[in-house]
Amino acid sequence: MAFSKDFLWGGATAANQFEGAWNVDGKGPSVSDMCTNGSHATPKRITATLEPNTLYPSHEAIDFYHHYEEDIALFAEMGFNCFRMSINWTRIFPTGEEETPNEAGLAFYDKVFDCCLSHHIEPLVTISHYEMPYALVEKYNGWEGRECIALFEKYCKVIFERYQHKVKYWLTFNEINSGTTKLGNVLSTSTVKGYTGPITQVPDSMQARYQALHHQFVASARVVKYAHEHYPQFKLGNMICFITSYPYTCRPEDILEAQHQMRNMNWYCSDVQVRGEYPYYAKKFWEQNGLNIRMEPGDLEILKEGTVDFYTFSYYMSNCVGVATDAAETDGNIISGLKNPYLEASDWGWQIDPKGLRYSLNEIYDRYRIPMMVVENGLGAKDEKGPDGKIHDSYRIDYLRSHIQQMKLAVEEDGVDLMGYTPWGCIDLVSASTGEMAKRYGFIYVNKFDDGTGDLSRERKDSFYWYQKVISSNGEEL
Ligand code: BGP
Repeated sequence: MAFSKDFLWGGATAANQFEGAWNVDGKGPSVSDMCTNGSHATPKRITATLEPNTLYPSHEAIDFYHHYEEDIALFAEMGFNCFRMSINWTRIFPTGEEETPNEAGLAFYDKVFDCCLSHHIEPLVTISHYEMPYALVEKYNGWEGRECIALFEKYCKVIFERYQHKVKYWLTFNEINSGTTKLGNVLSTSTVKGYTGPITQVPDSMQARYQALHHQFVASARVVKYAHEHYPQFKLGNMICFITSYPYTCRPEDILEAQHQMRNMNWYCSDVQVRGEYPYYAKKFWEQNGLNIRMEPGDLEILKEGTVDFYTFSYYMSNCVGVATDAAETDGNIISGLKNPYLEASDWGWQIDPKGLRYSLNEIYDRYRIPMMVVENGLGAKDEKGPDGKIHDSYRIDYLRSHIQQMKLAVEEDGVDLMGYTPWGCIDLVSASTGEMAKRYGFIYVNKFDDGTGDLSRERKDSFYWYQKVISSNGEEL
């Protein structure tokens, strides 16, 4: 068998994209709660105050808050032994700055974890998945404010203490490297104080983003160190949006361009979190871009002391980079790139590249030599019901199958250390980039639509039964 017998099989979600109940039981607004819906053609907007008669998809989402028992039972039926979810920071500290946590919020996650454990499902918890309290955006310009480090630590200490007997696997920040891109301004560094408008047009300050990233690195390292000291049973991971960038041609300029892109997009953040230090080229990069990263005494030491135990990443697509100006462009997760003539793309223009996953697993393992986990992967697609009223999503099965095959090769033929696989949006949920429901990833269909209508009922797709077989055969039957 390629995969170890304790391989973690499951699915991934984020609180803001599926819980709903955005203001229930004392929850405060997060940055995601201020985002409207959009589409592939029309970017979603963030609004500094909530506008009347406007749809904010996170507010109801798919209402996991009131459906968690049914949903977790469905995950168990598929055979999950792991479930990636996030804690909504604003359920625990509605503005981020309260002295005492909100008990109703804590109690909700107790129920969710208990339910998972009763089904022998190990929770894998993202501590911050695009859910910064909006109050901190208004007050500190999000993570640009150093104050957020202490507030994040306070939040982590509370959830570590409360859930120490229920949760073993933790990820500090979802796709922390999205802060290296302009789009990261909204959901990741949350450096969008006072801004109302399309998420693609936020006035960008590279200085603010990279300063915010430094604060996130310090915050992450501080809580990793704290957890290691107080809860030796915990395993803490980072989480990177891994975008494999190939040189567009073998022209040396393209090779250098691809190296540059791989460094900035993929390695800059994970070197800090795994190796405990900024890569050697960071200083030059800051200089060349006029960045002045403010650090306090002890920051570089804490980065060294708070390195993660395992490396996790999302993988959806790859792109090409190069100096050609006439090459066609393609969309992608967080960044766009040049079109690869050898690949097909999803309806949202994300290029489908299973072999790129094998390549990425090897690149990452070669660099870091710590266990890895693919915590997001999947095909966002429109699902139409067949004449029998069911969803026959063979396209999704094809996508997932081909990626699992490549994971297998990376393990079996190449020898990488892979702990598990949690494909994205195991149940249909709100898209992070567009706010749509129509961009579906799930094994479970949710009756909820872009205009906010739908009775929220859940149905099994063909991929549900397929994944059930994959898990029960530990990846042998694909
Ligand atoms: C990642 C995010 C997720 C998720 C996924 C799919 O970047 O971590 O939150 O949504 O991508 O993206 P989308 O929802 O935009 O299709």
